[in-house]
Amino acid sequence: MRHLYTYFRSSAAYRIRIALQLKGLQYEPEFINLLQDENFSDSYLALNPQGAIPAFVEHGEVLTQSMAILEYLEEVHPVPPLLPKSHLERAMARSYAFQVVSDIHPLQNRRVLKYLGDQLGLREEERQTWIHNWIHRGLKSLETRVAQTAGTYMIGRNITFAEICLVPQIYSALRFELDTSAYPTLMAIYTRCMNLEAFQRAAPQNQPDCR
Ligand SMILES: N[C@@H](CCC(=O)N[C@@H](CS)C(=O)NCC(=O)O)C(=O)O
Repeated sequence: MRHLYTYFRSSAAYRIRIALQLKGLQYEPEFINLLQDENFSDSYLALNPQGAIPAFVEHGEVLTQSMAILEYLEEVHPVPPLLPKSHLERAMARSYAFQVVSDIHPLQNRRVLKYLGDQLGLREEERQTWIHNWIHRGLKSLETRVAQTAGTYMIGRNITFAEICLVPQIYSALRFELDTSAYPTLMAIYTRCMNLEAFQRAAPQNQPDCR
């Protein structure tokens, strides 16, 4: 059996939940409550010394880092594919995914926001300004890029790693009450994805640990 160490609001775990649903792969969720610092428990640190969610276990082997897990799932369970066929479009899908995963998401991570508050003394409103700044900067350029390649989805007609990373990022943006009206292409694709059963099943509000 596969196990996914997950927290309903974790963007990085949400990516893996979407991919597992799209590929129709059963898994056992293992809930790690980030608000209760369960990611820093000895048992979880033994799995992932980085103390970050997700961790994914298959055949007793532990994998961490959501992009590495996505690549693994794509290689081991290639149907349905979550990357385009052509080399150029595969690179493009990864480029969109990494823009979210490497350049937007880390700046709004719990450990970063906690540091800004606890160590640097930023107030709640100042942290909100920080979050909005980095998400807006990221989504603005992503909107421009995606407007040039979008069809039904970010690259033509099929779902790829790009939407798998975009959707959790838009979920976070909405949770942080960001005005998304300047990103019509991204929001149309987000809505289209959220109409699909796999994305609905993976959504934070539909996880058993969402209380
Ligand atoms: N680059 C990592 C990021 C993992 C990550 O930072 N996960 C967040 C949840 S989305 C986390 O565990 N945060 C806990 C913390 O910041 O203390 C990945 O893509 O898996």
